[in-house]
Amino acid sequence: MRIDVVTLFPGMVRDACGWGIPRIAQEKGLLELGLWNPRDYAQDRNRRVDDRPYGGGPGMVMQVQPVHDAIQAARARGGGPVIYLSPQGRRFDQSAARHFAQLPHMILLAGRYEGIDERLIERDVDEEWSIGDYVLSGGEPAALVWIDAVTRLLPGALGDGASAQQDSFMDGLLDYPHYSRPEVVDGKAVPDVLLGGNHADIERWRMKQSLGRTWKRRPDLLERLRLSDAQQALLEEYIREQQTTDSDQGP
Ligand code: 9D3
Repeated sequence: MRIDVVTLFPGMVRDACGWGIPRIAQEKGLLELGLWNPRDYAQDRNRRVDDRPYGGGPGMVMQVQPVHDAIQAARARGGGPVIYLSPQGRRFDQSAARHFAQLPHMILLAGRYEGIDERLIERDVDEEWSIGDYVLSGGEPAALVWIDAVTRLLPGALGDGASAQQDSFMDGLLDYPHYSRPEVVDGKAVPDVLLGGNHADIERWRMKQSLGRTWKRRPDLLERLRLSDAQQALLEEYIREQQTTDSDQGP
């Protein structure tokens, strides 16, 4: 997969992609990253890429010409849909990540200032996506979230297929609690079932924890799922067993 990013801060994207899965994916040749700075395409002597908004008001707007020329350069090397990351976009989620992980090319456009001239969006942008309902100071953190979520889905990126399989076992649910050595921390012991070595029991316990935590913390996620009869039974067991010693958040 090749991802081209049009950004005024290419160093921020390059540096952050030098860690973790995006780094490994690049080393394995699964991910090729291209960076395009509109400032390199500015034509005036001060290399300006922003200007004041018509109609007045605070902030600046990214100019059409330098961004357009940077996108054209990215198209010539990579291509694929031009995806503008903006608060006005459709909400990015795991199913979107799975969709974009199947494309061979895409161009991410990260905005700064108040945004980009609307006519550039109309002419050059294919899709507009947001990563959530909070205010960032620019599109680069969103591009990094996008690259991370998509790259880890590329076959071979995760090292072992087990983690990816685990993801599908848990699809749409919150994770279960994890424990490692030592067996007791601060008087708190690891749940007995995890020490017993009965793998069917462990799998059932983990599924029950995932279902229970999702029920308590993110009922909105649970509503979107069709639970199997076995899962339904586990969740009912969890609800019955709820105790005041429970340290989880929720009602
Ligand atoms: C304070 C500025 N806001 C006035 C109502 C508008 C605004 C402009 C530019 C808010 C945020 C930004 C920069 N954000 C992004 O580029 C961005 C973003 C985000 O802020 N939240 C969630 N997803 C994304 S994707 C790109």
